[in-house]
Amino acid sequence: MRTARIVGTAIGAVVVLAGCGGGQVAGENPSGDGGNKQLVLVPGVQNEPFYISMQCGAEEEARNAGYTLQTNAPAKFDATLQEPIVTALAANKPAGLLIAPTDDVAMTEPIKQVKAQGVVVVEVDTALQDTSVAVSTVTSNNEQGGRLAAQTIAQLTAGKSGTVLILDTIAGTSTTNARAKGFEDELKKFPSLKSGGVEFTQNEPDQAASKVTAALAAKPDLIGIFATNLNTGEGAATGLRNANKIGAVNLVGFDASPTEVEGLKAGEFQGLIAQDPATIGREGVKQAVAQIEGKSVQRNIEAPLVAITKENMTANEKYFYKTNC
Ligand code: T6T
Repeated sequence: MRTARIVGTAIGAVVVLAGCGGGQVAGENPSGDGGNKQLVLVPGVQNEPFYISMQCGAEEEARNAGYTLQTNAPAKFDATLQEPIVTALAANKPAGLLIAPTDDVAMTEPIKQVKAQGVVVVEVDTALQDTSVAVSTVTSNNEQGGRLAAQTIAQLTAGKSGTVLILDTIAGTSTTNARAKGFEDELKKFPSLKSGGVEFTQNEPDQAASKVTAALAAKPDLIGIFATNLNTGEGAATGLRNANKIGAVNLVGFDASPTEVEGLKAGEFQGLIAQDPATIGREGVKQAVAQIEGKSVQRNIEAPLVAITKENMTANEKYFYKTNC
């Protein structure tokens, strides 16, 4: 896989990413159904700005390509709720499925079954461990994003020593697990900063808030928190607010939801690593359509990441997530 290129310093850095590795493969529509122009997007969860922004990009690209795109998302980020949505596709098979698997193992069988019925599968955002299922995977370089977050915390703490807590979501979420790993690896380069370990929040803001409350009590030298996604970041900010620790502990989050952006403005977050979900949606549709139409397909595509702080937020407004298209 081609390595991501980082432009600039940690704070304000944009990771410029393009198609990476895997090469181009000749597309082939396994269904052989040239007339089917239906695509389905199955995000990780409903009503969440990251996936809404992805849906906006996907819908725009589908319209341009002359396809329809229907979105069907589970009420929670939970494989037991996502599985029946995937299985139900058998009744009205789309030509292509764009999916963010909520578990990198548990979702393998249901997705494989849909694929076996001739549906083209593209992963958007999260991915399965089994790389043989999807024809293309479009995602941020999540490990690199974690590293960028560690560099951002190191820059914010400027040599002061202390412990940094990492809040991951759920074991089996490929993206956030990679962010936590990248963060821990990069943190080792900064001897003044000690890892306080990885805590899982189950993608629930309340659990993130409680983990922060507990860490504040157990680790008096807590100097920073890395929250690996939107819900976790929003919950961590609540935890700090409840303890009157806003600003005393540096909070770097992932994503750029309206609440996180407001939090950055208000000084609750010191940094956000924003993704480009609309590009992920657009590229996902392009790859699915290419495969359906027998054109060449890129196996792995990386979308941009950007480290946003209060200072550079105006220049990076285009990365803020949407709540409608
Ligand atoms: O951070 C995104 C996404 O990339 C991740 O896979 C799951 O959480 C989000 O949807 C944000 O809530």
